[in-house]
Amino acid sequence: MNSNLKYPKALENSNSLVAKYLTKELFEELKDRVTINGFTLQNVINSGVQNIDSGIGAYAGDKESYEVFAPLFDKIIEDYHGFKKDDKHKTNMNPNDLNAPNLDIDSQFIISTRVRVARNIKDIPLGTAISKELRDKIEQDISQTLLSFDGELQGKYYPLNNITLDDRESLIKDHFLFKEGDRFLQSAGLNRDWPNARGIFHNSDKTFLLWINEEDQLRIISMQQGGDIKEVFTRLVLAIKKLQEKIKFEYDKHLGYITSCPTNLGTAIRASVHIKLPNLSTKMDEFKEIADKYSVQIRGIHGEHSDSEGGVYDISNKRRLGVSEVECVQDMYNGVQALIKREKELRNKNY
Ligand code: ADP
Ligand code: CIR
Repeated sequence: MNSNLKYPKALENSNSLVAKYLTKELFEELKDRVTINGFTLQNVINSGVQNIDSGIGAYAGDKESYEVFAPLFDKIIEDYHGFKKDDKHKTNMNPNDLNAPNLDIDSQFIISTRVRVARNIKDIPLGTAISKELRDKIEQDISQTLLSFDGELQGKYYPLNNITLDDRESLIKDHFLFKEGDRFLQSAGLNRDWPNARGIFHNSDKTFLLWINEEDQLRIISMQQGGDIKEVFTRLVLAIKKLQEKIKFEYDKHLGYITSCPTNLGTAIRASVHIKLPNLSTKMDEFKEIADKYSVQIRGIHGEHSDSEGGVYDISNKRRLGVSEVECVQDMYNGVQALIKREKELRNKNY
């Protein structure tokens, strides 16, 4: 086995959750463990070791990783989601339980709204550990299933290796497609055989989209211009239900939907707005304080690990596990409401 494996020195210079919780003692305890699909501790932490600026730094290879490496994952999960070992996960996908009247009818602040969930297929290794054959099969099966979608969800599948470079770039720039060559995903094994078996399905308005075989096997996305969060969530729920009629997703009573990154466990939902906050963004300490208070995360406008442009930010729910889908979207809504209120106060002061 790996008994000669040494504690990675790189972690001593990192502030990731892996660096925080993988003590030398825990490393010794876990270093020879391996899952049924051959996923090792080295595989779990490689992204955090190679990218010392990681926030988390760990990925799972399969559902079993969360059991085999539980002494590490449980701590990361508790830190990120505030979810303890004996807590119960819950679900509620009823859009009528959302209390979310449009916060910005005259479009002064919110540019666009997006809600996505991650899903992986039951009893198949996650993208980090999957074989080329199984990855290809997922692409075939899912794109076939999507052919039967009608009405607002009707669309076309575009395999990545069949889209011109120019089209790929403009889809990425316009926030519809995943970016390429992410180094965090690269060292987690998620970019193997790129771009084969990766692709995007979307309807003609690009309000319903589905990514195949990126960080998770499926990313189901609903998005549109403006701030009608309930409309976006309603469309997403419709799409999830349609897919669930045909596909079984990997799910655990305790951890909810199983995803390759522990931050996405549970509902696997990220509800976000792109929002202009030019005044608040000159006061980053206060901005972050409000975000923490309301459990929302601040990202740049080209996704995770990107920067803001022109005072526009991506604000999304942080917690996804131990809270229902409706509560996650409500977290984002409440946070955005507080940010808009403060932005208005600062704007009035500056006039
Ligand atoms: P994910 O949301 O799937 O975890 P990213 O943070 O990388 O991953 O975001 C994926 C893409 O979605 C990026 O191009 C990002 O700009 C875009 N995006 C996220 N939220 C919104 C939004 N509210 N409006 C428009 N685009 C968005
Ligand atoms: C990190 O640790 O910073 C990256 N591995 C990303 C972590 C969370 N984001 C994600 O899963 N998209």
